[in-house]
Amino acid sequence: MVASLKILHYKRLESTNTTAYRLALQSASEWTVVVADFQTKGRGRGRNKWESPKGGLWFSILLRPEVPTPKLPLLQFLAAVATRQALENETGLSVKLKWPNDLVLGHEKLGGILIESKTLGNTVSFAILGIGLNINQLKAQLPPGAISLRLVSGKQQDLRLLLRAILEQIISSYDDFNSSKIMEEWWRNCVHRPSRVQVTLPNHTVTGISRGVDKDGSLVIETDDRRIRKVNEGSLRILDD
Ligand code: BT5
Repeated sequence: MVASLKILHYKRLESTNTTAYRLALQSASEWTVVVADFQTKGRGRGRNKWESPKGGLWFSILLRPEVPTPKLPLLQFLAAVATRQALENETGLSVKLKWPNDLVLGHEKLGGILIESKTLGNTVSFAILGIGLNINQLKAQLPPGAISLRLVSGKQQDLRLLLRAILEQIISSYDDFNSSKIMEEWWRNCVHRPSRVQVTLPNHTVTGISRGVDKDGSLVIETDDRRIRKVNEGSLRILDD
């Protein structure tokens, strides 16, 4: 597939996802990419805020994937695998993945992925793939538990080069949307493979050993009573190394 990228660069936006969503409703073409130097209302999952000062890479890609709605969660894993690979190729650093949507360096959060979509029954009208990565921020500009590429590499990184490399990797992985290869690759690079974890869901927690990711993106956990549980949402904490 030959994707024609259209990169729209803004100095400041509330959220690149919001702008990309609006453009999608106005029939913007697939592979329109919205980038901002900083965001004033960056979002994470649910009500989570996303700190997005200048120095990070904050962007959203408009996609119109031809997959049935239940397959859409795979996009997040595809994007995580591709972004991880591009960052490792460009910097030589060992970037890992944490369920469900984190990129980590060591055990600290380097970035996250937020997908928002418009669907009609089984059909995906569009998906906004939002990616946020801490690149050149110094410690004082990062929330607790976060890390930037610069802090680990000691070097200022070229944001445009990194963005290009990530977009190219996502484009070349995009044809694999349906493939179980994505989940295998994701799990191979998972930081809790396998580890003792605790997943907090809206009304309860599940504790056990993370054993893998299912093809629908659920995390497979072996609980202390040796039962296999699958969770498809929640926040994960690693309990040991
Ligand atoms: C995410 O949410 O990890 C998805 C973040 C997606 C951000 C991108 S930037 C471009 C696009 N436009 C947007 O508005 N969003 C997307 P979640 O798993 O819910 O994690 C959010 C939590 O991470 C927060 O509650 C904080 O604890 C923490 N956090 C906030 N800002 C952070 C940062 N810059 N680096 C690391 N952790 C952060």
